[in-house]
Amino acid sequence: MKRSLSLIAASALIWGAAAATAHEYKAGALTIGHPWTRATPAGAKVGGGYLSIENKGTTPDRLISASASFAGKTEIHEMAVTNGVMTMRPLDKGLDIAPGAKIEFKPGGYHIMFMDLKQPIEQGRMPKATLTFEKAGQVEVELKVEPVGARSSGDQEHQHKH
Ligand SMILES: [Cu+2]
Repeated sequence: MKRSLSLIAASALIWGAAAATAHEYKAGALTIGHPWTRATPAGAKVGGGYLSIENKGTTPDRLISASASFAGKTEIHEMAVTNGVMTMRPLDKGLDIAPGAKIEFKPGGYHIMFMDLKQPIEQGRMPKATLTFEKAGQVEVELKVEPVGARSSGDQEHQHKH
């Protein structure tokens, strides 16, 4: 009896971990894959959000804005080279997602910028953010928190090996 109970507990742990690392959301024709962020060091005021957006439909959509209760302000950013220097800039009109396109938000590329953080982003939590699309509407996602400075999320690394 004792043994079967611990087996159940172990499988619950495994299922819980799988759900936390490989999660996705569907909204209309869009699939939002594995949203994640990084833990922030004490005193940090900004954090980045990363995910993939795939449009399986036949018409374009557009990510208009993002928001999160833990940030005073949230913007959609792209990286751009200005005078030989890599900088980031807000996409004021949002980001088009063409039919059939899959856009990856990742460190060094498109990212969601959480600014004026009201509290540090901590591992072990799944902070929530809301994405607003022109057609698919609002989608609330939970972000997996990777360690400070992580370049990718463990789940994505794993997928790339296949
Ligand atoms: Cu930025």
